[in-house]
Amino acid sequence: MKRALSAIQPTNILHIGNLFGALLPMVEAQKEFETFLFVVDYHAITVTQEPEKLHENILFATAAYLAAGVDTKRTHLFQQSMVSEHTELAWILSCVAHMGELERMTQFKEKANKADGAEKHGGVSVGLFTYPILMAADILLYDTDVVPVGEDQKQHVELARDIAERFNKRFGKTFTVPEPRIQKMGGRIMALDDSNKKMSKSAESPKNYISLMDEPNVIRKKIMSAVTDSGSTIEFDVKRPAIANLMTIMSLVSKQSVQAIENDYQGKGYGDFKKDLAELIVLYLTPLQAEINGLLTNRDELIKILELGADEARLIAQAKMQIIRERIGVGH
Ligand code: AQP
Repeated sequence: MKRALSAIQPTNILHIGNLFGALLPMVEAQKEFETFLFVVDYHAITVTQEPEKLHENILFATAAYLAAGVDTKRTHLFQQSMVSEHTELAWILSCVAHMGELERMTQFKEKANKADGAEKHGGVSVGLFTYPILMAADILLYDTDVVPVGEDQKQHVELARDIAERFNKRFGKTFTVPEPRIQKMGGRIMALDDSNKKMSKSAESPKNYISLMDEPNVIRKKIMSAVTDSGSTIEFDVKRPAIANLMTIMSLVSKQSVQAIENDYQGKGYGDFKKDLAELIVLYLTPLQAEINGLLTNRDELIKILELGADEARLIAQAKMQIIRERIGVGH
């Protein structure tokens, strides 16, 4: 059976971009692939995290995965730091990757510019720079065929492909070369307060995103104040990214095509459209929120699920590491 793999950083409460861009595609992938899904806590610490909050966010992400339909009978669900082979392989791959490749990564440039770490500690962490190598290790360790991700992670998956090919050329065929899989609708949900930026859970302003746990009134306020443009018609046009983004969100939460939405709102204005959109999001998120809250009441059970998933993943990772060590000449 081919393998699909994806992960989420526990940097804050997940937003609807994470849900539609990565989480639900993985739920779908369970039908077709052996699936690996994990909470990448070692990626999260590349920028400053408050330890207690980080722990909460790890449990939250786990509950969100389960509530969205991840089935632990089909998916290896775990926490990255529980399988130490990820960091071991990351070191080896850092000796294969090139500085120039990492310097080209746009996410590093964007996050370094945000300068959260820089301000607090006088510099951006080395981990933020080498983050894509740890991600390559996450992917290559399990001989992943397909990586369902949001558009923002495409460049990192392409780097993982380049590293895999270089390693295979140098040491003999060792890794499967992975393919990114990006949703046409939902692969890049834009920020509500700036349609030039993607929705991001560590954005400075909560007006940037709809979190999975936003309450109805918060959702209504955020949608009503979302940026639009100087036009007035509800038409999908990539040259009008703000309204196109809101229409994409409506299409995802209502399971209606963009064409059907355009037809419904002919002759109507932004006000009517936004009011309806807010109610549709509330309707969509309410049962998911109840499910997540239910799961979070049993934290021990969530930790047990992660540990069991890590036990399964570790067996695969250990066997793979043995081969990798032998290939590079450090095995015994
Ligand atoms: N706006 C988005 N639209 C669609 N997909 C998205 N993803 C992220 N933002 C969007 C996808 O969600 C998965 C998990 O993302 P991540 O936790 O690894 O971190 P990220 O890509 O850096 O996303 P965030 O939400 O912006 O987190 P922060 O603010 O902490 O950096 C990935 O598959 C991602 O592509």
